[in-house]
Amino acid sequence: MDQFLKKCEDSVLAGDADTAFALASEAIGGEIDILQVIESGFVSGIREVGRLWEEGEYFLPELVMGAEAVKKALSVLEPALAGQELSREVRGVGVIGTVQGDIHDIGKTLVGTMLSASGFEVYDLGTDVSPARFISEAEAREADFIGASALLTTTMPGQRALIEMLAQKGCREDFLVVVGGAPCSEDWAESIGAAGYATDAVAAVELIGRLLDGKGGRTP
Ligand code: B12
Repeated sequence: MDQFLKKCEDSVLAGDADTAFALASEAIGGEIDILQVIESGFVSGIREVGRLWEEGEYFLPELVMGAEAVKKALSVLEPALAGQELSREVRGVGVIGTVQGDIHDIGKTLVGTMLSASGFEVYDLGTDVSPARFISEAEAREADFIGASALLTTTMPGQRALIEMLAQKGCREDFLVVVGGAPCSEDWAESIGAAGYATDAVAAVELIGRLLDGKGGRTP
């Protein structure tokens, strides 16, 4: 098992999309927990790629190839995860997207998939989403929550801009805004007045479920 997860991680480190795809296909229908293959195999691999990049050992092509390997693996694993139907009731409606100027979408898509599998109706707006678009889509879908992802310190202010625009439009109370992405934190979420922050896709499901049940979180 550990060896299998290590192979998944290595395929990302090697930027080998074909092997990543083959390993992901092997995991489907096997005994292994799909979420564990995603988190402890492929996601762990891309985080390591990011670390090596930061240390100057990897360059942009390796970063891009690593990301492509993860995306190829997720193209097989995410539909299987979504099909697991961890809940049958509709627990709430939300829109999710990556903020303006930011094209990182692996984590955001994973959160959307886990939420869908867990009984939430989720509309994925993609990447580079402006505050105005988040709001107009949330209004059109009569959403309960808005999930905003940011992976760059330079795009994190887009999460604050979203909350400020909601206030300006007088609809701050209509939607719970939850934020996430590697540079975000509980403190950041609190400082911008977000309803909550979660570190990963499983925590995001727990957070949004809890907030919608009215059992916790900050009041806007
Ligand atoms: C893959 C990657 C890329 C890929 C993205 C491919 C894609 N389609 O997404 C590519 C190669 C395109 C890329 C480009 C760039 N990248 Co980049 N990238 C990464 C890397 C290595 C991994 C990100 C990732 O996918 N992680 C795996 C996922 C599963 O984790 P995650 O995103 O954190 O998501 C989880 C949680 O955060 C949470 N979550 C995420 N979103 C949300 C939302 C909500 C609502 C909630 C509740 C939770 C939640 O749940 C997720 C699932 O567990 C990171 C390093 C890192 N450690 O993050 C750098 C990183 C983010 N990139 C970085 C940089 C600098 C760039 C570039 C500017 C590089 C350049 N010079 O061009 C460009 C930016 C382009 C742009 N305008 O957006 C820096 C950012 C530094 C900073 N301080 O801002 C990082 C941190 C690398 C580093 N160590 O320096 N990148």
